[in-house]
Amino acid sequence: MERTDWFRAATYGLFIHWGLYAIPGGEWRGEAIPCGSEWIMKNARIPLAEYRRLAERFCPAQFDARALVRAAKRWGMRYLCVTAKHHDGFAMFDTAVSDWSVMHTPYGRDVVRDLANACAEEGMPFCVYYSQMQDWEDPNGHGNDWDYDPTKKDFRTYFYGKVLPQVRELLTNYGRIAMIWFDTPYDMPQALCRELRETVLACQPDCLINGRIGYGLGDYAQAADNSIPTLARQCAWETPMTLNSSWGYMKRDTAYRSPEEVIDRLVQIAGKGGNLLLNVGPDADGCVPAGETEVLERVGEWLARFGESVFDTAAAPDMPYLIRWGHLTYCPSRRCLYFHVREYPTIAQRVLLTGLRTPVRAVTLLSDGRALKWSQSYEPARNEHRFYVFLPPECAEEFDTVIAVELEGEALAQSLDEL
Ligand code: JFZ
Repeated sequence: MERTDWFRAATYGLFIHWGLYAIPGGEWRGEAIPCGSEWIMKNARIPLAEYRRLAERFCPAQFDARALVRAAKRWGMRYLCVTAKHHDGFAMFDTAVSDWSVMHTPYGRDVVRDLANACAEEGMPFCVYYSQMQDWEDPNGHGNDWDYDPTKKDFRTYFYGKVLPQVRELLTNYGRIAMIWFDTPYDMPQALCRELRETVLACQPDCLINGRIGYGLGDYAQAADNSIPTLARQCAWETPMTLNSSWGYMKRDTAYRSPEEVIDRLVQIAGKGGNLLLNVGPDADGCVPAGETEVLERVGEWLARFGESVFDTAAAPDMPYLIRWGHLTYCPSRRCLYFHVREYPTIAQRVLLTGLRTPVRAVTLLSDGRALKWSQSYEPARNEHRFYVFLPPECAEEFDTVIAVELEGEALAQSLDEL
């Protein structure tokens, strides 16, 4: 048993960026502020006294933690991570350390508690995001150089006075925290990052820590936002991804990724052995924008049919040649390679995989289990393994036609060096 076992098996999670920044939704004094809406305070250099007044307006009457967790399950997600404190320093939970929290708003409810309880009831691993270095409200936190003089800051005062106590609160008052997601460690001293890790583990030894704690101290690797590594990785890793251009709710940005694109990314990430943490940004009323839920519902419907090819998979072997028609995922325990055919071969009516060494046992269409014709050959003079699957035109699916290729043994690919 590894600490990361549940995480690796989970593959797909819901990220929730929610805080006061949902109120302006990316606009300040009638002006569109570029980049993520959760950065509005810094990007528009809003004086703290002015930003603070957003707390007087935080009253998300539509927020329903239970409904959101149930939706996440329907969408096929297997863990959930909410911004307990983002860079603006505002706690979405009840904290004794500071008045800068959701408890001091007209809403006055502990959002983290409601989500933690809903997750416990629904059997969903619950995780919290915590901005450990940046805090634009705290006089000693990193990042606010328009209200505070950076040369007068003492990071340790903030770290010991706010970060460690709040992390302890999160890890003691909300039941099991499956993972804590730190972010933007910048040049935080390594000794403090270690102390942060020790503090987390002293409270909950099973709590995972993401890669952005810094200095390789996390339990799993963090890919750059919205990115997919070139090659498969054997370690546990995760890509955080947005549906539009912003993490927090942004009024003007309704250019969401299509269900097809999300499925494509999820499949590629799963095939490289990673997890996708896909973000939503609820609005000031507490509603996930309809444009986001529509995409997630479609992805959930797809996963209900084809989830076998995504969940409980591990990194597929890196093939010697780029696959032109789509992507591979791989389940080692079932010894099954899944072909995700994105460009359906309407004229050729077959797809080719070059470089697979393992003998094939059977090939079926995942949608209805029907057996498909296939052929496997080896050409000694060219040292070339070829494997074809024949695809009748009527088998094409809307986003991705999934074919289960059952192997006689572990999936092994030829390396480029032997070719
Ligand atoms: C950070 C935050 O600043 C942002 O608001 C959001 O919470 C996001 C999930 O994380 O932004 C980053 C951090 C790292 C990279 C990009 C954006 N990166 O490594 O590419």
